[in-house]
Amino acid sequence: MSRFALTLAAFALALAGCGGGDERGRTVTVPSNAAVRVVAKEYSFDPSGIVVRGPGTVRITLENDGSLAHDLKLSRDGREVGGTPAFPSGQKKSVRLRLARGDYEYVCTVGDHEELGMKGTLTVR
Ligand SMILES: [Cu+2]
Repeated sequence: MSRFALTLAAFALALAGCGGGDERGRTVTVPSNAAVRVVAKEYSFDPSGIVVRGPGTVRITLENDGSLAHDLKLSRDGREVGGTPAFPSGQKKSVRLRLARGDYEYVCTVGDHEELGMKGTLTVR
C-alpha cells in the first residue's frame, strides 16, 4: 500500500470514529416526519447513525434480530427523551418521538450492551 493510500485509510477511519461510535456503522438520512427502521443484534445497531432533515416527529421502529432482549433509548445531553422498552428477539417495537434540532445519542440499556457497541447517534438538522 502506498503512503498516500495509508493516509487515506487513516483519514477514513478517523471520520468513521466521529460522533462517539467506536465501530464503523452505516448512517442513514431521512426526511423530517419520517419513519426509520433500526435493527438490533449482539452488539450493534444498524444503522448506527441517523440524520433527520429537520425537526418534527420521527417514528423509530426497532427490530430485534439478536438472541437477547434489547431496547433503544434516545437521549440528549445525557437526558433520556424516549425510546422502546426492552423486548425479546424476533419482535419489533415502534416509538414516536418529537425531536427538536440537535444532536442525540441512542443506546441499548440492557446489561453492558452499550459498552459492547450498541450505540448510535441521531442528528436533527
Ligand atoms: Cu442490547
